[in-house]
Amino acid sequence: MSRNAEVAALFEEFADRLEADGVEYKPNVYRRAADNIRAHGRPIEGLAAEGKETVEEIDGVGDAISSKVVEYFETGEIAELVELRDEMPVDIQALTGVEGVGPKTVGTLYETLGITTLDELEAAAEAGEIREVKGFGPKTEENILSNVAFARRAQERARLGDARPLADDVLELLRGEAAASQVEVAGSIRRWRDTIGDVDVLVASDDADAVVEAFTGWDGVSTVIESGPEKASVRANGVRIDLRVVVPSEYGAALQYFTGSKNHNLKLRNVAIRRDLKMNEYGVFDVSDVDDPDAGQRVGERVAGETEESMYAALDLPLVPPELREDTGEVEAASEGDLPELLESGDVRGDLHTHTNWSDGRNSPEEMVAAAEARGYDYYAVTDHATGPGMVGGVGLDDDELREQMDALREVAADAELELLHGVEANIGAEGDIPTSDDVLAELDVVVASPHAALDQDPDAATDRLVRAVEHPAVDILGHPTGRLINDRAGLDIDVRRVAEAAAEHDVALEINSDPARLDLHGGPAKTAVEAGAAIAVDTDAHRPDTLGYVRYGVHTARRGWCEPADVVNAWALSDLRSFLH
Ligand code: DGT
Ligand code: CA
Ligand code: CA
Ligand code: ZN
Repeated sequence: MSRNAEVAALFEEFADRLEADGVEYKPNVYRRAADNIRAHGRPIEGLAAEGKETVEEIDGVGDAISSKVVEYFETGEIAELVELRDEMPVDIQALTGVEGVGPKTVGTLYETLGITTLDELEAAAEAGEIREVKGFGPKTEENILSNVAFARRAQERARLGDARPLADDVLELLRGEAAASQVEVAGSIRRWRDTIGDVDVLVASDDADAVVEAFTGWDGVSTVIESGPEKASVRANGVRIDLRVVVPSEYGAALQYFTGSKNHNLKLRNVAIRRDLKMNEYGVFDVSDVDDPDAGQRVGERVAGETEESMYAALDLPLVPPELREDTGEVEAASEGDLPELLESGDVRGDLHTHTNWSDGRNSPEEMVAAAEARGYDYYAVTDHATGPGMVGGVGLDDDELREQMDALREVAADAELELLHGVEANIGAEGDIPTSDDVLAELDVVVASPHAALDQDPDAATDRLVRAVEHPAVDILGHPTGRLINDRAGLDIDVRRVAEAAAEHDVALEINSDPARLDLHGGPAKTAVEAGAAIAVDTDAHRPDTLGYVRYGVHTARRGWCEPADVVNAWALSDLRSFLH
């Protein structure tokens, strides 16, 4: 596994600390470098070993940063960063995790009140000390107080998009072990929850020692938390990973048990009991002839356990896809033969929400289209930002620029193998208004409308706002409907059913935004939306070619929402999509 993410995080911390110190300009240079290091195709440790000139092949990385990268791999630290930490010993990551608290605020609160941790921040807000600081007031203090709890919870759970690449690295490592006959993730990561408490990994093997040794010896591990004969726990990139090794004959039972959720398993166990069966992490056992079924774990005749399928089959059920195992009706649907035929990644025919360097994307339309073609898409929409509330620093396109882009994209489309659609991501004002002119919207192929500002409205106002946006005749897709950023910002608290009913009535699709920082809508609300009759669009919101790959997170999130291909507009043939669009 490469260490690009680790180094990127260091430079992000560096940027925050410089900004807390009042340094200007340089923090943004460091953040841009961090982004590029994270996205770079080659492992940073390899580049560093070849020398600083090689590190400079990464965009935005010059002399100063490359020297620090080399220093980090040679000495294990960056002296200048250590100095910054000593000068201002604040938990910068935790504090900036509070919505409304940026690095500058951290600096000010440290200088004036000596605040270094979340607990101290909360105590100072409760004591009314923050409102007394110059530039702060009672409203800011109140906001900080109400956002601390959210930030604290956020620290406990990793985002799926941070945990999944780690899990993939562990899977690859263990699948390369001769002693491991089967390897799979279990727990919430196999169910593709949007946040992950810890990553669970399950291995079938007759030589547990060898598997545990390979796992704890993996070079991605920062700490070994515990290590025993059949299990071990480590920390890697701040995420806890639990390994369990079982004998091959009990692998299916363990996989079923440790995939959870607890409530899904509880419901299944009750189904089993009604049939005189006992179901646990070792198998399914026929206990009809057993006097005391609680006498042990492996009592009675074993009827299933080697495969997960056998576990469900023993209860006369089809295998329930992991994404559905939340006890939201899946066991009932399985027993009635009514499980949905879930969306699969191969069903996705195009992406309807993406950006280019015309707004805040990194690449040209040509480069993005080439990446979309490489994915085998039939169609692809460029939807750069329009100006409006939430767009800062001239990012969004005004009406004239959108017209100019129409001409430019017509030329790109002429050379493209796929069908290139020209769209826009328009902004939804606080009242549900859309500032881009109706004429321009009408000329575009696809209109995504998204909320980017005023994200702390009360539920009624927020719901009315989105309903009004959906009623706009030009709108095709409601982009990242709540505006949440996982672990960062709660977003709009909407009545999804009411928005979805309006969307169904006006032929607007609700987006599942696949960016792992968003996953918005996520599974539960997506299920509600589909039940209310709304169509869904699984989009990546990509700002670079490689983040078109986020579609993976969107597809699994759609599966958590019980979405079938017929529910998802970008799984439709182009002609059907065209007649859906305004
Ligand atoms: P997480 O890690 O908080 O994101 O969520 P999970 O679902 O991965 O939970 P975790 O890691 O505590 O345990 C993994 C699975 O193991 C869980 O989904 C179901 C199963 N499991 C763990 N403890 C229990 C238990 O006490 N009872 C039952 N029925 N199942 C359990
Ligand atoms: Ca877990
Ligand atoms: Ca666990
Ligand atoms: Zn957006």
